Amino acid sequence: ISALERKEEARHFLDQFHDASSAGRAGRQARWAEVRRSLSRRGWYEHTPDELAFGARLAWRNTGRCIGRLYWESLDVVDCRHLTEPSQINSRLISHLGEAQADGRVRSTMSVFRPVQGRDLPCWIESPQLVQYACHPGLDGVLLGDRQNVEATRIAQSMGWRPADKPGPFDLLPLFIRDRTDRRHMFALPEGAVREIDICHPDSGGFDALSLRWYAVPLVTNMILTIGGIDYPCAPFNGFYMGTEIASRNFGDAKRYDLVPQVARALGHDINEPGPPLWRDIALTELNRAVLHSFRAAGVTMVDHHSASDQFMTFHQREQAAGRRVPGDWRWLLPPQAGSASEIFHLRMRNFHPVPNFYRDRGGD
Ligand code: HEM
Ligand code: NRG
Repeated sequence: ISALERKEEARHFLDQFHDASSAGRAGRQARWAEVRRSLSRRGWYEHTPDELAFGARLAWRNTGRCIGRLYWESLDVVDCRHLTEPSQINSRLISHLGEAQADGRVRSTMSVFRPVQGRDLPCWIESPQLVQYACHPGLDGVLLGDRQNVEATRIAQSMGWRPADKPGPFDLLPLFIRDRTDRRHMFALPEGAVREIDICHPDSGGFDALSLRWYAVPLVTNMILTIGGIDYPCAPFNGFYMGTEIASRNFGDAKRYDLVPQVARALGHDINEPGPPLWRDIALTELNRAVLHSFRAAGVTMVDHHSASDQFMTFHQREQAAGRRVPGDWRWLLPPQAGSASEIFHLRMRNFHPVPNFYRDRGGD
């Protein structure tokens, strides 16, 4: 963005910050004078810890694709701007994950590292999430794992990574961090750092024989946070899972684990039977039952898609009552399960991009 746009975003953000706080007019004017001076001298300015926390919460509130926004005010923001080296970022991420998954009651948290300062680009995380499963051929040559990560697995292998044991479908990939010269650093997750949950079905032993598992907490690492004209390319965050993300998409998608036919067979359906293939719907529903059941049994926070839709509707009403329009991306907000049974299906919405917000720099939308 241009210097002028940056200045306007800064001004707009400081207005929002001061409107939301009890500080008087004098503080607002002094702060704006300071920020304006820093912008014209250096092209950037430094957020106070309170501005940073407020900006991160607004970015979440403004995310058109997130169904979990009801809790935007409760985001914990950890100021990590003093940590600048890949190894420091990696250690902090391991602690972040540990804190987020600690007792199973998952807290939404963001760790914010150095922003872009003029021409000085900070480190950034190349991996889309801290925890990801590899995809590689097993001993019999058949591909095992999350097909989304074929490329990342190849890169890891070319840098010397090997699974601890023989290749399996749930091998944890290492993390990739790029330094200021864009050099790639690789960090394996320490033994025991990741909490994982065995996915079992409440009443089908055949399902359990599939030996599925998933990690407890999604920690998103590749989105750029933008606040008041300042970009934070390294601002990893976590919330908790909605069941469908794992059950319908990660397990169900043909380009991921592609488990729908296997699950249907494990549940005793004849998938070659003539007639409409509704075994697909049944298998997807049963996958969702198993994932929700297993997280609940493990005491790890997870929301089902019906409750999440209701919570989103509450958020929507509250925002409108506060006089704000709610940006919404229908294709992302609508859960992949139960379509028109969710109120979101029937909701009129517009997808616009207020700032603060998150965006992705490379590849795609
Ligand atoms: C997207 C749920 C917390 C920011 C999503 C998606 C879901 C979701 C289901 C769509 C993901 C997909 O289809 O792959 C939730 C739930 C949360 C939560 C249940 C529980 C608290 C958060 C937090 C933040 C956040 C704490 C940031 C502070 C986002 C963003 C996206 C997103 C930026 C879009 C991701 C993309 O474009 O790939 N969320 N979320 N969410 N969420 Fe949330
Ligand atoms: N669908 C992805 C995770 C994307 C973000 N989802 C959240 N975010 N729930 C997956 O791993 O399945 N969050 O911050 O809680």
